[in-house]
Amino acid sequence: MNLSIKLFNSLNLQLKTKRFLNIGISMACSRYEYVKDYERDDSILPNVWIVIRVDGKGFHKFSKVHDFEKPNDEKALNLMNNAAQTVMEEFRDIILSYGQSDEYSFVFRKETNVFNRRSSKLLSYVTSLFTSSYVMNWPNWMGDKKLQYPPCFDGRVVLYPSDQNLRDYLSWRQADVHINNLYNTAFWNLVLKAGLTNQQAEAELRGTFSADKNELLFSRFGINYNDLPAMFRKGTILLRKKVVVNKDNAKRQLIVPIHEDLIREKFWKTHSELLGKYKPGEYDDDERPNGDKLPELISRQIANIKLDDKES
Ligand SMILES: Nc1nc2c(ncn2[C@@H]2O[C@H](COP(=O)(O)OP(=O)(O)OP(=O)(O)O)[C@@H](O)[C@H]2O)c(=O)[nH]1
Ligand SMILES: [Mg+2]
Repeated sequence: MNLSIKLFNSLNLQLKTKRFLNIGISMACSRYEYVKDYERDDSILPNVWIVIRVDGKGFHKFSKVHDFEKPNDEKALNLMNNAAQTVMEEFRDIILSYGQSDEYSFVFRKETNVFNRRSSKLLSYVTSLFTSSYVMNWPNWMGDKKLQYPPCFDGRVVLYPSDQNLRDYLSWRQADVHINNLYNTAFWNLVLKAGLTNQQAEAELRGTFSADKNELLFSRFGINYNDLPAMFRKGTILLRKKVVVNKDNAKRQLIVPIHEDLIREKFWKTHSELLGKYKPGEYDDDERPNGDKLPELISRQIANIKLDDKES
């Protein structure tokens, strides 16, 4: 083939390809583009509290397979708190999170405009970030215990129009911890310490009131329920607070865990920034659940700051 024929063929091929691509592109813009309209606008109404709750799927089995301590595994609960901390660090408009057992609720401030308040975007980001952080931080809390299979969390968005609705929602979740934890503490003491079978323990607790379970724990096992760790009895509230991070009294805004009664008026008075004009409050040493010891969730954040400062 001489050079001019070769050149002609190559040009011809390029032209044909270009025409084919042009047809493809114009079809993408005209004939197919209509499918975009099937995506509906799911933006959330303005001026309502947005709550996203994630909950572990099948954690009854997950906790068994991973041999969680019964009824409460402190490390596993701290891992949940760590995953929630990651979500709060990413989404600055979350003013409060509340966690217990295998669930976490995230409260976005009413005025948030994050992702134009698009419901599915918010829900999927929060749920997937929570899950990936749970997996990534597993070794930091669970030590040598291997993760046997990928955990998974469902998520939902719930909207609350009034402050009272929001408070009632959080009170509902905290009342749930109280009911479940008192039952589970009595149940597992009967099984693990008194040697009852699961069925016998269940039968013994059937129809009992809170006072009966408190009495049973005290008289049979010498346990004063109110002396158990507050994290187990009240769940964990995560707030943004300014915390002293070094000897020079320098402060940084961190995510701090507290285990107070959300149900009481006192909580909302003490943390008045939550329902008022929002700005992070100060971390009060009285809020330390373990006396002098800084909660591990905070000391780890401070250690990371020090590491960052050293590297920069
Ligand atoms: N031993 C132990 N189990 C825990 C702990 N935290 C959560 N769980 C388990 O996780 C379960 C969480 O309750 P649910 O969310 O109602 O149960 P689930 O099996 O996750 O069911 P779905 O959420 O409907 O998928 C509890 O019933 C416990 O079995 C813990 O600290 N220790
Ligand atoms: Mg669950």
